[in-house]
Amino acid sequence: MKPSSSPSPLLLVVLCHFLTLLPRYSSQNISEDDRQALLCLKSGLASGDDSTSTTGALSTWRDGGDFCQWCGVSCTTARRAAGIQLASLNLTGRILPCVGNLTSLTTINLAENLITGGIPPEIGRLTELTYLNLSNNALISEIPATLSSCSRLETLSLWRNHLEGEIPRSLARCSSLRELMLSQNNLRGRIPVELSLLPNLSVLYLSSNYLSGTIPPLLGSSPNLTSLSLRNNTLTGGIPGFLVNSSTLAFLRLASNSLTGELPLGLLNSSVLFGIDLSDNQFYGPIPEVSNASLPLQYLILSNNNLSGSIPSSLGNLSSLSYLLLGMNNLQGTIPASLGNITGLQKFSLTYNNLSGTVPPALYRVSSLTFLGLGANRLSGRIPSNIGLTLPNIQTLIMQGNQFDGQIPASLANASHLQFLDLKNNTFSGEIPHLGGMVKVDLSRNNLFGEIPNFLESESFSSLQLLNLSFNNFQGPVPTSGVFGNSSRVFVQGNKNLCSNSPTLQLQPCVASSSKRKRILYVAVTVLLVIIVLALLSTAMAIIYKRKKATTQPTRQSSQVMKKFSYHDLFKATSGFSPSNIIGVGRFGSVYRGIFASEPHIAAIKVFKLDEDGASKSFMAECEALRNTRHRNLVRVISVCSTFDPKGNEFKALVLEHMSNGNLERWLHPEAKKYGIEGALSFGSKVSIAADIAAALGYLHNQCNPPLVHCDLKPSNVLLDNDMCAHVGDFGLTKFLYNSSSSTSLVGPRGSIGYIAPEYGMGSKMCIEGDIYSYGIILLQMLTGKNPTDEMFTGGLSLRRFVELAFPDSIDDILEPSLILWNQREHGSTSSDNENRRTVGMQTCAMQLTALGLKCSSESPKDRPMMDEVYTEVASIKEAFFSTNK
Ligand SMILES: *[C@@H]1O[C@H](CO)[C@@H](O)[C@H](O)[C@H]1NC(C)=O
Ligand SMILES: *[C@@H]1O[C@H](CO)[C@@H](O)[C@H](O)[C@H]1NC(C)=O
Ligand SMILES: *[C@@H]1O[C@H](CO)[C@@H](O)[C@H](O)[C@H]1NC(C)=O
Ligand SMILES: *[C@@H]1O[C@H](CO)[C@@H](O)[C@H](O)[C@H]1NC(C)=O
Ligand SMILES: *[C@@H]1O[C@H](CO)[C@@H](O)[C@H](O)[C@H]1NC(C)=O
Ligand SMILES: *[C@@H]1O[C@H](CO)[C@@H](O)[C@H](O)[C@H]1NC(C)=O
Ligand SMILES: *[C@@H]1O[C@H](CO)[C@@H](O)[C@H](O)[C@H]1NC(C)=O
Ligand SMILES: *[C@@H]1O[C@H](CO)[C@@H](O)[C@H](O)[C@H]1NC(C)=O
Ligand SMILES: CC(=O)N[C@H]1CO[C@H](CO)[C@@H](O)[C@@H]1O
Repeated sequence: MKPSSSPSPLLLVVLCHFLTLLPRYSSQNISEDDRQALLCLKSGLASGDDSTSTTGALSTWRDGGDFCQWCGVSCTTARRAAGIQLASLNLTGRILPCVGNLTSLTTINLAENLITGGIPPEIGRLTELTYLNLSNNALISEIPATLSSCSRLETLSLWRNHLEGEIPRSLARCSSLRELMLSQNNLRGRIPVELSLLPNLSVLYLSSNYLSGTIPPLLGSSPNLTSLSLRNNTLTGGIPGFLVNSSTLAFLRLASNSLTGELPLGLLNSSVLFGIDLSDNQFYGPIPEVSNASLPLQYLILSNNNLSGSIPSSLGNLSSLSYLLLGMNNLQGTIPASLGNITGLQKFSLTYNNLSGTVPPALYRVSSLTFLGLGANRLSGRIPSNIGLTLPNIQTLIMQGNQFDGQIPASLANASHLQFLDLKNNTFSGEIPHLGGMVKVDLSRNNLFGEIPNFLESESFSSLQLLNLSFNNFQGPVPTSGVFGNSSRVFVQGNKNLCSNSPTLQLQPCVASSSKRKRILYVAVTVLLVIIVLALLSTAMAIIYKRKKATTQPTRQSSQVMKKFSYHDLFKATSGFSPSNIIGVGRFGSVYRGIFASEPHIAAIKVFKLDEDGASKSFMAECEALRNTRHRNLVRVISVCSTFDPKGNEFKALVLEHMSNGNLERWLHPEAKKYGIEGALSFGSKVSIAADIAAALGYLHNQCNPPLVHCDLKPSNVLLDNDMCAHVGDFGLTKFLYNSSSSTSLVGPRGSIGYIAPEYGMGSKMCIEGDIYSYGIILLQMLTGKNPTDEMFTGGLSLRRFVELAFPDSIDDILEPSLILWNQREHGSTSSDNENRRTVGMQTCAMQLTALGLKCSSESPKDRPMMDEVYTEVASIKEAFFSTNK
C-alpha cells in the first residue's frame, strides 16, 4: 500500500484529540507544574526581601531554566522533583500548601532552619515520601493527621520545634516507619498505643514533651526497636515487660518522669541493652542482681529514685560499664569491693545515699575514673596517699559530707586533670597540698590549718570559680592577688586566726604597715618568724623522715619535699645579701651565691626585686614552672622562700642548685677568649650542650602537661655544672600552654633582644615555635662565636642572615676559628690521619648543626621543626661526633 499524501479524516480527528490530551500527561507539562510549585514553595520560604542572605540560598530558583539544576532540588529520570535538600540554610518564612503539588517527592529535608508556621495538611498528598526531616525549626501547629497517607514514610523527624496537640493515632498507618523523632516539642496527651503496631519501628524518640499516662503495654513489641527515649515527660506507671524482654533494644531512656514500681528483675541481664537511664523517677526497692558476666551494658543510670537495700556485689560483673550513677537513693551498707573489677569505669557516683564503712581500696585503682562521687554518705577512712597517681585521669572528686579524715594527699598535685575537688564537711586535717589549675575547690568545714599557700594566688588559678576555705583553722594573712582579688569567688570566714584588710572577707584586720605600726609589726613578724622557724624545723625533720621512707615513690617537686629556708637563713648564707656574693643580675632580681652550714652547703639564691613591675608575677611563673617539672637538664629548685623581711616588706626568693661553671653566656662572650684558649668551649662540649638544651626544651614542650614555653631562652639562662652538663634555668617568663595546639595570650615582657622570634615583634602570641627560634640562634652563636647582638649585625644583616649567606660553601669562614685549634689540643694530635678523620668528622657535625640552627631560626614559625625532632637530630650528631672522636 502506498502512503497517501494526505491523512484520512478519521486519523486526523483521532490524532488531534490525542494531541490535545497529550500535553496534560506529558512529563514536560507535569514538570511545569513542579516548577510552579517549587516557585510557590520559594515564595513562602523567602522572607520577602530578595537581597537578604536567607533568600541567597534559593537564588538559583528562578523562573525559566531547568529546575532540576536548582540548588537543593533533585529529579527523577522523568524530570519530576524527587528531593528537596535545604537543611541548615537559615531559611525563614513558612512551608506553603503548594508543597502538596510536588507529588513525586521522596525526600524533604528542611531541618535546621528558622521556618515558622505550620506543617500544611497537603503534605499528605506526597504518597511517595519516604523521608521528612523538619527538625530544628520553629514550627507551630499540630502534626497533621494526613501524614498517615504517606504510607512509604520511613523517617519522620520533627524534633525541636513548637508542635502542639497530640501525637496523631493515624501515624500508626505509616506502616513503613523506622524512625519517629518528635522530641522537644509541646506535645500532650498519651502515647498512642497504636504506635506499638509499627512492625519496622527502630527508633522512637518522644522525649521532652508533656506526654502523660502510662507507657503503652505493647510499646517495645516491634521486633526492630533499638532505641527508645521517653525522658522528660510526665509519664506514670511502671516499665512494661515487653521493653525488658525485647531482644533488640539497646538504649532505654525513661529518665525524668513519674514512673514507679520495682525495677524488673531481668532489666540488668539483657544481652543487648547498652544503656539504661531511669534517673529522676520514683522507682523503689532493690537494685536487681546481675547473674551473667560479660553483658554489654555500658551506661547504668539510676540516680534520684527511692532505691534501697545494699549495692549488689554482682554489679561488679558488669565489666563493660563506663557510667554507673546510683546517687540520690536510699542505698545502705558498704561499697562492694567487686566494683573495683570494672576496669573501664569512667563516671561513678554514689552521692546522697546512706552508705557506710570505708571505700574499698580497689576502687581507687580504677585508673579510668574521671568522676568519683562519694559525697553525702556516712563513709569514713583516709584517702590513699597515692590517689593522684592511681587515679591519673580524675577530673572531679566529690567526697563532701562524710567522715573522712587524715591529710589531703599531696599526690593530688599529680592529678593533672583534676578540676573539681569537694572535700567539705569532713574531718581532714593538715595543710593544703599543692594543686594544679582548678575550677572549684571546696575544703570548708574541716580541720585544716597552716597558712593559705601562695600557689593559690598564681596565674594557673585564675580560672578558679570557687575557693572555699571557710570553717577551718587556717592562719596568717589572706593573700590579696590572683583569685583572692575577687572576693565573690573566695570564702574564708570561720577561720579564727586568719586576718585580712579586705572589708568583704569579714575577718580581723591584719596589722597595718603604716609607719606608726611598723614597730608592732616588727615584733609580730619576729614572733611569727620564730614560730615559723620552729614549725619549719619540725616539718623539715618530718619531711626528712618521710623522704627516707618513701624514696621509691615518684613525686614532683612539691613543697612537701622541699627544704625550707627562712629569711634569716638566706641572709646569713649570703653575708647579708652582700654584693660580693652576686653571681648574676636579671630583670627581676639578683642571684647570690649562698653558703650554708648544712646541705645543700652551696646554692644559688635568686632574690626578686618586688618593687619592679612584673617581678611578683615572674616569681609565681617560676614557682609554678618548677613545681611542675623535673628533668636533668633543668635547673633544680631546692626551695621557695616567700615571707617578710624584718622591715615587714615582702620577700620572695628561690634557692636553686648551684652551677659551678656559671652560665653559657660567659663561655660564649667574646671576652671568653681573654681567658685564654682553655676558657673557650671545645666543639665536643658545644655539641653536648646543644643536646642538653634540646633535651630540656623537648621535655617542656612535649612531656609536660600542660606544655610549657620557656619564652626567654638565651645563653645567660643556660647554666653549666661541674661536668659542663647544661641546665636550662630562669622560668620567670614561662607560660603554660593550656591549649596545647595554639598559644596563650601575651602579657608583659617577651624575652630578650637577639633571641626573640621575629613574629613576637609583630604582636604574635607566645608559642613553642618561639623557643625553637631562640634555640636556633643559640646554636648559631655557639658555632660562630658571634653574639646576635654584636654591632656588626645592623641594617639587614642578622646573625642568621650572616650564617645563611655563608652556608654551605664558605661555612669555614664563619665558624669559630678556635674550634679546630681547641679540638686538636683537647685530644692531642698523634697521627695526622687520625687528626684528619677527626677534623672531617667535626666539620660534618658542624655542618649539620649549622643547618639545624638555620632551620630552627626560620623566619616563619611553621618552617621550624618541633623540639623532639630537633633533639633526635642533635643526639645523633652528638653520637656520631663522639664515636669518631674517641
Ligand atoms: C505545556 O508546556 C508547554 C511548555 O512549557 C507550554 O507551552 C504549553 O502551553 C503547556 N500546555 C498546557 C496545556 O499547559
Ligand atoms: C546562618 O546564620 C548564622 C548566624 O547569623 C551564620 O553564622 C551562618 O553562616 C548562616 N548560615 C548560612 C548557611 O547562611
Ligand atoms: C496545585 O496545582 C493545581 C493545578 O495542578 C493548581 O490549581 C493549584 O493552585 C496548585 N496548588 C497550589 C497550592 O499551588
Ligand atoms: C535531619 O537533618 C539534619 C540536617 O541535615 C541532620 O543533621 C539530621 O541527622 C537529620 N535527621 C535524620 C533523622 O535524618
Ligand atoms: C519492613 O522492612 C522490611 C525490610 O526492609 C521490608 O521488607 C518490609 O516491607 C517493611 N515492612 C513494612 C510494613 O513496610
Ligand atoms: C524538659 O521538657 C521541657 C518541655 O519540653 C523543656 O522545656 C525542658 O527544657 C526539658 N528539660 C530537659 C532537662 O531536657
Ligand atoms: C572481683 O572482685 C572480687 C572482690 O574484690 C574478687 O573476689 C574477684 O576475684 C574479682 N574478679 C572477678 C573477675 O570477679
Ligand atoms: C555535714 O555532713 C553531714 C553528714 O553527711 C550532714 O548531716 C550535715 O548536714 C552536713 N553539714 C553541712 C553544714 O553541710
Ligand atoms: C527494617 C527491618 O530491619 N525490619 C525487620 C524487622 O524485623 C522483622 C522480623 O525480625 C524483619 O523481618 C524485618 O526485616
